[in-house]
Amino acid sequence: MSIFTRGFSGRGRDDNPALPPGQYLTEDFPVLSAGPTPTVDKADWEFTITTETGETHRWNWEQFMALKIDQVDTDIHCVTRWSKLGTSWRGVSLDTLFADVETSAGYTMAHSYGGYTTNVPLDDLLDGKAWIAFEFDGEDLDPEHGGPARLLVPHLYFWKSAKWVRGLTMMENDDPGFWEQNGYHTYGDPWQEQRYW
Ligand SMILES: Nc1nc2c(c(=O)[nH]1)N[C@H]1C(S)=C(S)[C@@H](COP(=O)(O)O)O[C@H]1N2
Ligand SMILES: [Mo]
Repeated sequence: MSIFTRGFSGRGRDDNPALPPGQYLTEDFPVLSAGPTPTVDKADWEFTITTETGETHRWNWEQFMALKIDQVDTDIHCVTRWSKLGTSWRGVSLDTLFADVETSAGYTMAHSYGGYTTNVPLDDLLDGKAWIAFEFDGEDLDPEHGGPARLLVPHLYFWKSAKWVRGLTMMENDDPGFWEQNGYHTYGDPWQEQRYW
């Protein structure tokens, strides 16, 4: 006599192919900030890209809004294990921002108003993989979620998506940012579970 237990192959509630290993689904939008929310007025906002030679490319809000704007529908994955599927954003692609930037450095440090930093390889920002996002779900991005604008790099854990981003600095070496110096993985691929080192 044999007993077949179908339960072993049953798909659990969070056994969703869109969920990276060890993640669960959330419907709300948790706020995770290492410090207070900085107040950044659009009138004072600027975004810069500084190359390894010290050349700086600059956009104020008006110049930034005149660039090509993308609609981005994507899943996001936080290292604290929540994932949110099908989020909807509007933002400017890093391809657009890097169009006139000459660099031979392979890495970037994202800097935020308030002092947060995170390191991202340049290849992970280009070819339609990253944006400076200023709208979420059809509304201006809430200050607590990084408004007026945040980096959005959805294929990496969400700590790489620097809120209140103010610029990128090109680096020859993959120097660690804030969380990366404090135990988080230098790259952070959710599909490889690159959470901590
Ligand atoms: N400037 C800044 N950006 C940040 C953080 C932060 O503390 N400061 N936290 C990171 C982490 S750990 C996560 S999970 C996401 C959280 O974004 P949310 O608060 O919009 O959910 O922002 C990332 N970007
Ligand atoms: Mo996070």
